[in-house]
Amino acid sequence: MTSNDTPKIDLANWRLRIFGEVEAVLKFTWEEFMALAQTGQTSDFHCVTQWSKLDVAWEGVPVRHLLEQAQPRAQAKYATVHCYDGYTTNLSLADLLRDSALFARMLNGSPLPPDQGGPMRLVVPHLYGWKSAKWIESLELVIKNKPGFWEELGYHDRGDPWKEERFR
Ligand SMILES: Nc1nc2c(c(=O)[nH]1)N[C@H]1C(S)=C(S)[C@@H](COP(=O)(O)O)O[C@H]1N2
Ligand SMILES: [Mo]
Repeated sequence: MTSNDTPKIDLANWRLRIFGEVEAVLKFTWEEFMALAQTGQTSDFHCVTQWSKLDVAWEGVPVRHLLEQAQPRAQAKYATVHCYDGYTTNLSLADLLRDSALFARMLNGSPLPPDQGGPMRLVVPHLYGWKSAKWIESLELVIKNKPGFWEELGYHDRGDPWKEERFR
């Protein structure tokens, strides 16, 4: 379920920024992002409105690799993800540091299609789909947890599908 239209993103103007409570602000152009080491992973995808997609093959840059470079400050325990369509979601730093959390740019062996969040989306397979934000523009490390788009509207703050954490 996507609340906004697929944004038109020109790769020449695309940037990924990691900022906020970090020692080193990071900024990548598409070319720079493409040069980063990728890993692959196959996982299931759970939307909160019941459907699941099984065995989705993603490839991308582990979020942890970039967080190690940015060095979140000791008091920064949360993050807000900002997207090119204006969407936001919040995650704990601990959830983003999982090996499975990726900045994904490949889906089932092909470049990530625009409707699925291309050129690049977050994939956090251990949480509900609304946490896997599409069309990522930046990741902001924060001290105080701040609800994102759906969380503000009453969705659960963390969204663990195994605990069925749908609404708060
Ligand atoms: N930027 C952005 N990311 C988003 C959304 C959105 O509206 N905007 N919807 C979320 C929801 S509710 C789900 S279930 C998944 C859907 O991902 P899909 O379109 O690849 O199936 O994207 C999530 N990421
Ligand atoms: Mo969803």
